[in-house]
Amino acid sequence: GPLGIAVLGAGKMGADHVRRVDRLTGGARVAAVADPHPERVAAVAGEIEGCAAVTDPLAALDADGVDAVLIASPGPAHEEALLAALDRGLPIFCEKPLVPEPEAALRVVLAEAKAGRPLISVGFMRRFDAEHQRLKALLEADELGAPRLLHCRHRNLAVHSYFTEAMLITDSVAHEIDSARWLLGQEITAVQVYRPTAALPGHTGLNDPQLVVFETDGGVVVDVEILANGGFGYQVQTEAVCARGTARIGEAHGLMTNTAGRWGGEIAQDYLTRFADAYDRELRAWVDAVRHGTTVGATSWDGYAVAAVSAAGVEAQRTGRRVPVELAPRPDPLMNTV
Ligand code: ISE
Repeated sequence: GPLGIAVLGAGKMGADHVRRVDRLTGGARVAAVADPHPERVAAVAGEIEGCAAVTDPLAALDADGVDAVLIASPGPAHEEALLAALDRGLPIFCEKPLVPEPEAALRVVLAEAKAGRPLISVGFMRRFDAEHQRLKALLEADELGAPRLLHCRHRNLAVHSYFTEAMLITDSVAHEIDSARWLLGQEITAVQVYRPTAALPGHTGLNDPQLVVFETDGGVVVDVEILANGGFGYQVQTEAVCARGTARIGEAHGLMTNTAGRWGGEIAQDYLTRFADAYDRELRAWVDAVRHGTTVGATSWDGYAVAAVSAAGVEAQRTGRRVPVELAPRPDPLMNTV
């Protein structure tokens, strides 16, 4: 029968994934939905046949017909859910970030290693975006020579009032940390954060945009503009500057018009639209992988590396200093730690 999935978290991302599993992903069904807000659970799970609707995430993991877990709760709730799912031997798709703190991420990596087989796929959806895949293929084929710089822009229409300055790194720039490591096949070794000193009038208190600069062990410099309350739309752009040329993605999408002496286009308003295809492909690939006993996309180790670089980034943001990144030794994914 279809793979029964328990979805933890019925917020914006969780609700979107429930819809995706329910309507688009062949071979899978939503078996349970959990969220601390009962009215959200009812709204998301109410019309799905045979779907348990609960407020306790552990009750969702233990509901009838659950074969795998999709975690879409806020980052700070991930560790408990991950450890409980690993304990039950359930395959997991975990939205980014795996967990915000490196110590917790390492606990998760070790708990997975103890299970003796890969169970965790982390939802860094850019890895499933067609443009990002083309850029990676181009860099791997070495057509432009060695990469020297990556210029990244990450712009949101607006963020919630609960968004903190640290979350600019742990929630937003986390994507560039993952995609830079993935595109380059290199580790990030140091972080620095710069920001304009003048506060913007009418701003929510977040001091943005900020410029986050990474150094890698391959000698590449990555600069990331993070703009949380841009007010005009959702943009994710990357330009690789290589020894013999450059390559850019994320510049333009879809419709372009020419009229009345002007040309124009559209800017996606949020990630659900901009990365809709990537999310679809990612979830189909995950359901497939679960059937074959494997994982897809970012691993728990990638999730740990993102958390380690994020922590250095938050310190750099706080102190204004260049902060080196120290990664723990990587455990053998198949080691038995018992
Ligand atoms: C959000 O959680 C995401 O993952 C989005 O892709 C990112 O653009 C946004 O800044 C985050 O808050």
